[in-house]
Amino acid sequence: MEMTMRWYGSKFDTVTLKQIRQTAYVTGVITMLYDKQPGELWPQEEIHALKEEVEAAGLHISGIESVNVSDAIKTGSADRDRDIDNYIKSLENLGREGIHMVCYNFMPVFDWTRTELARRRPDGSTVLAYTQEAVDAIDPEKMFDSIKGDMNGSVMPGWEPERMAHIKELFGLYQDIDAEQLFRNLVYFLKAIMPVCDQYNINMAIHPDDPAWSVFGLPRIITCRENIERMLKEVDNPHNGITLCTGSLGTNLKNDLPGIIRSIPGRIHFAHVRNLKFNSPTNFEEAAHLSSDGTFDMYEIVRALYETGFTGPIRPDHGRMIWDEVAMPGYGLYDRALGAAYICGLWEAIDKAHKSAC
Ligand SMILES: [Mn+2]
Repeated sequence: MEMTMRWYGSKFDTVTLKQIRQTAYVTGVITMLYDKQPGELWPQEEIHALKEEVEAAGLHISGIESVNVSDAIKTGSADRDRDIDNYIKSLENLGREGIHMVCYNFMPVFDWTRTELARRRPDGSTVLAYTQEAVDAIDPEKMFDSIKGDMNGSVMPGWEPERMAHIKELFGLYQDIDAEQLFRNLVYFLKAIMPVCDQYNINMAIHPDDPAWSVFGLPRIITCRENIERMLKEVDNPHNGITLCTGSLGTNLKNDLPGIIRSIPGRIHFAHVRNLKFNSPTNFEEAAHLSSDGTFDMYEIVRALYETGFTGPIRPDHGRMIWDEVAMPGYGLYDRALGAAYICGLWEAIDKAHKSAC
């Protein structure tokens, strides 16, 4: 594995490349062209400039999160082939710049849903949180308004104001799309992009739906082991893989995270590792990465990745907001750096235990 940190680019991120470099545990960044709309072509010059900036700081680009998939592709509308052509060209341009891992998601309308961006924990840190009761009580068109005050001036991925301004229209697009149709549209997209992935050795890593169930009546398909296995089988190419996001798949306590990891060796191309603390099955908050602060056994998660030969980038996922940092919720420096150190510690211990055993 390679320890990485997500970085939104010098125009958008409060965290600098210098800070990431000095985290020491981290050698690569996961980044993107943050101002590109879904469906828009990523020009090679812009990718190249981003790469030079990252490399000048002593780091490298370990992968992209995300090249976003347009609503036309997700809904299978008349424009999807045009957008898929652009997606293929963007992948070609990334491949030419030596970038071989691309994370994306196939969630309708909202990339992820949390009902609070700054829930206060007993130690005064703040975290993202979710309660089903709050989702059930809110008009989905008001969802963005209800949380935008807590974004600390940032534009959160998947919650771009330009898209949210058309929220009603977006819901309309998905009116007749059920889970099966959404799945077919994903398969259509994957089949179309696999040749360029083969040519440039690009690993596609779909991000699980977050939370791992339907919200606001919208279909969700990457939610559990069975659905993931179906998706991998339907397009049975090693470049078609997943992002193992513990904080997303783990929202459903029925999902056995180490079991999912062990069931799909070689098809996990990227890992997001974080912990959640459940107050009830429908009320959870993001916790410190430490196992004892939340519900997941982080040792077993990291051990499953290790023992299945995981070699891709791994990143601490959302962190708590601590030490009075002001940053995009979930994406401050301090707690993510603690998370990176903790995961590297687990990895080193597991590695040494394995080596001394044989
Ligand atoms: Mn994630």
